[in-house]
Amino acid sequence: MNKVAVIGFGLTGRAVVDFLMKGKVDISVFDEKGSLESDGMKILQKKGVRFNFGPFNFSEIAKSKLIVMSPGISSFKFPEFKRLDGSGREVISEIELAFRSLKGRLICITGTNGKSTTTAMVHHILSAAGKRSYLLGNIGIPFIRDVENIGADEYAVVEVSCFQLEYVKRFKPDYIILTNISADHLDRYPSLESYIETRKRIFDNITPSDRVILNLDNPITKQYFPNLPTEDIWWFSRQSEVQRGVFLKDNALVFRSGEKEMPFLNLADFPLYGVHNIENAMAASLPPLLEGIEAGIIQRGLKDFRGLKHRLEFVTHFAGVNFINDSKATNVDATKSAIMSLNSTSNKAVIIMGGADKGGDFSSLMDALADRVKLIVLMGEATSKISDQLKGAAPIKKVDSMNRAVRIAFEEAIPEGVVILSPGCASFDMFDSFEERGEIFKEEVSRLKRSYELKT
Ligand code: UMA
Repeated sequence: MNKVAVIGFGLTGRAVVDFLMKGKVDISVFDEKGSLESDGMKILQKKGVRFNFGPFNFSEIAKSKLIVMSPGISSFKFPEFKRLDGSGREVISEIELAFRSLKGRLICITGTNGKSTTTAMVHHILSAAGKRSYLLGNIGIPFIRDVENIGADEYAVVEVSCFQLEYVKRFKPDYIILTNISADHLDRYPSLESYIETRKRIFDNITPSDRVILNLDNPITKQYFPNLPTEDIWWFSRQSEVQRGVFLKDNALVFRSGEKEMPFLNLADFPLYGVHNIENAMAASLPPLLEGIEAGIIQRGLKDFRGLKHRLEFVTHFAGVNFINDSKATNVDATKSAIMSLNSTSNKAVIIMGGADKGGDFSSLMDALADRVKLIVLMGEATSKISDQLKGAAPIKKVDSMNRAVRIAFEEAIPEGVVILSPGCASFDMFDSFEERGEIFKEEVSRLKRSYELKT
């Protein structure tokens, strides 16, 4: 029996094991932190899966012919895995394993920010058009989980993170949307260049028949154009008219291809906040447009798209204050987009920031904050770095819990304003995930609302 090692036993590792169990393979799982706790794991063990917990045992891992990596395991922290690749042994990521079994069309969305929303929009539009589409990947559902259900004329719409690209080999999407690139994950990558190089790996295997969709307004993505092995490149831009792609004209999204020019969405009908969501909509409409889906269906799909949890999610309104949960903003650029979506010059917003630093440069937020925010509430590990870098942008208060953060922000925001959680940092110093951080923010807001209503 072929021996396979599954590295990491979170969402990805579990889905990989389920997939492999369908074949005749001998599976060993390796995870630094796990323990044999759940009934599900004990059942797998009874079925022959071997669990190895604690520091990675590379001589044991080396006994496998195939090694499947979870995205959380960094190739920079553990260069041993790259060294195991070769001489009849393969080290690949879960998305590579899934790709090798895919029969359907593959639409991948990658980039620093906006990729979850864009992925969900593409899926939503395809579904509105009556196509069978699967929403998968970094958005929270491992690609491997559903790959075998996807028929030849169906679509896998997959959000791809840079972590998932560290161990790709033959991975080759039919469509690639690169939303944008800015500094992120500098706690994992030794430099911005190595982060960009990793993202670029999504283009490794493309051929002239593959379609690439790029952001003309983003200086880093713009520079990819001359180097790609396909001429089937489409652009989207808020700032200038493009020859092939989607742009903004007279407050409408316009598709242009050669002589053909077609407005397909009036922005007055678009329900989401923020200019970055306009970019997401432009990018997301291109694969459906190029697949020949009618403009009217794309328009309807974008009109009734309701956005994702934790991304500029409207929570509630009371005492004259709007509460917005943007916990998914785990890097500086995402927080900048959130700040830019606030009304400028009214300075009625209070922003809650901070968490685990990912090497971001917070000083790039100075001007945006100074125009829009009246108080910055900071919590988490990066507090002193952020307060040093944002000195003078707006008054700063430091707190040690989400409860305090929400209360102080509210006191400052009444009688009319906005409280927004947009951390610009990872969540792992105080929470398990950005989702948990967002949920706790929302719980604190509801608690505050109840006590406010009891008093009034
Ligand atoms: N582990 C180790 N050693 C390590 C790191 C992790 O043993 O050095 C073990 C952990 O003990 C744990 C398991 O690996 O048991 C976790 O694996 P994982 O970190 O790969 O996480 P998964 O649960 O498999 O979730 C992953 C993605 N997580 C990461 O990339 C960190 C999820 O993206 C994704 O939704 C999921 O696969 C399904 O595809 C999350 C994320 O934070 C949301 N992504 C980053 C982002 O969006 O910025 C890239």
